[in-house]
Amino acid sequence: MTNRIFLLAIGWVTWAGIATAQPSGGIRKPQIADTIRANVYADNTFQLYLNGELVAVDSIAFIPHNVISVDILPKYPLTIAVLARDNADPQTGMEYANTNIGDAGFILKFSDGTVTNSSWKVKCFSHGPVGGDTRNPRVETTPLPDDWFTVGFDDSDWKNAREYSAQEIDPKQPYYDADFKGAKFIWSDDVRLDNTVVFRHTVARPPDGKDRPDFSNVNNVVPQGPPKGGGRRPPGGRPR
Ligand SMILES: [Ca+2]
Ligand SMILES: [Ca+2]
Repeated sequence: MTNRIFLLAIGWVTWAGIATAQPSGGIRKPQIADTIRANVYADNTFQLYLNGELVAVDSIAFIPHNVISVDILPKYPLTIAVLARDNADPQTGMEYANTNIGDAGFILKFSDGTVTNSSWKVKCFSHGPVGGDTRNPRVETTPLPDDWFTVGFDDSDWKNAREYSAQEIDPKQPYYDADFKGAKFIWSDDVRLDNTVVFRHTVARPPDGKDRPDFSNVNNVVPQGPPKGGGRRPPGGRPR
């Protein structure tokens, strides 16, 4: 009897080991319903990275001001990194043939409840014209670190972003046509002279509390469900 229980136990442990070693069956294929919607508005342009991967670029670098709206497949913790630029000549910090100091602004909302606000980190990498001097315009620029968009980048000594009202930023109509409820416009402390900034923010868990599967490994396993083409192999042929 003792031996039988022992053998049963060995058998179960072996089966469990094989079962967990199988790469298949552990994950289903993600559906479009698993994605969330990202709405982003930048004065004037942006690049959005999630967990170190570029997922969206503003399709209009200058004007008209537009909203970029894309589906994203989130994995939490979700590290967001944004390169945001005001329209500014890199030599003068001004626009419209160096006749004007333009102002900036950035706002983002994901449908999981992620929003921009002063909890986001910010750092300025190009500032000008220094002192607002348009007669002898000078720009102070710091090179972007190679890894500014990565998950592991250390932003602990960066300042918190400053929130701005919609009145201060004066967004154009596309902002009002999209869902930014609960999100705040952000920038660094100087919305006129800080022309290139990076924002970083990590979302530890979905703000809406909804459990979402982690699909980041989906290309390394055989997903659940029937194989493509019903798994039938034509005689002498390759699987379709
Ligand atoms: Ca500016
Ligand atoms: Ca601008």
